[in-house]
Amino acid sequence: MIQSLDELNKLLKQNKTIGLILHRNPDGDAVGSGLAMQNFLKQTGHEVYLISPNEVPAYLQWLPQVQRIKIYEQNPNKVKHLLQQSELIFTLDFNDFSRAGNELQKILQSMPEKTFVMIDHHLEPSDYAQIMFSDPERSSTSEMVYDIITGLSGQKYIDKNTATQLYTGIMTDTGSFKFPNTTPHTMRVAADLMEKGINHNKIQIAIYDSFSTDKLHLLGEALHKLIFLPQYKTAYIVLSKDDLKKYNYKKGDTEGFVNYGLALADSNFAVLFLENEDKGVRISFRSKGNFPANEFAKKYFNGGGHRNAAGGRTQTGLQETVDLFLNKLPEYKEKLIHAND
Ligand SMILES: [Mn+2]
Repeated sequence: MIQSLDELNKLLKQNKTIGLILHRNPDGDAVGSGLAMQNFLKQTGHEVYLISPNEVPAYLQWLPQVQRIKIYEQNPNKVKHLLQQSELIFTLDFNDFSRAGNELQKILQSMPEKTFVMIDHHLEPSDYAQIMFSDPERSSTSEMVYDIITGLSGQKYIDKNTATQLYTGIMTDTGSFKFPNTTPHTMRVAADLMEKGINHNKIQIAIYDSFSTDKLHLLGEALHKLIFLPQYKTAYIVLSKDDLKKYNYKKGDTEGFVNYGLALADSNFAVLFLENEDKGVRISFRSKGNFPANEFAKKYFNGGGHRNAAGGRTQTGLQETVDLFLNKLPEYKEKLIHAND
């Protein structure tokens, strides 16, 4: 980290044109860390473009300066041009070009002459970045961005907006400071951010207490459909595209649903299956204790992530996907039952 910080410091000595990219379907940590990094780099004299592959979900639209984000899907040629102009490209909250989506992946792969900076906390980083801040032990990319900004003597540039953005990223990736990834350092960073005058209760309300009636009704349906398999200590929810349509589903509406499966006293593993408009299926995995949700996601569902929070996808249809999942549970039975011992 120190070495990378020195190298980054050197690179930022002269003013540069910089592109910052978030992963597809950006979450609070991606958007928060991206906006904060943009703020910091802009204040220190750089020209900075913040790019999201697709739109920012509704539950994050209240974030200060969110309108600065350029959406690739809305204007692919312009974004491609901005990337071509950029001398430095930061990838935030992801560590493999594929997470930026098919088209952006190709664009990024076509620019080997650029200097890439990775800031990320997922496992198994790809090796595209000349400067790597990669640490799966960290709660969030936002926590890492805080340390990078302060490590570059940028504490004075962390204003109330930047603090709000970073706090949002840390809060969402730690489930409001309750997931196992929360460390004493996470709390110290959060405390520093609170001292910048943020309204932490308002952030909590904006993220978690701002459901639409459609979303609450969809949650009701999801909870009603939850199936618990006590022999595997596993709970899962399947939502078809008809279910989603019935409640006027908008992107982000199912955010957090998967966690309810872990609220069951005896469950160690919770899974949410969401059928896409095309026949693909998106899957979220959450686990307690040492059950490796990321390993399970990677082995059978083209995904990955963290030990206790991972994602995956299939292109084989909803029923086939759920069947595959049910067929693979026996293989993990021992780990599932003893995950939280
Ligand atoms: Mn993250």
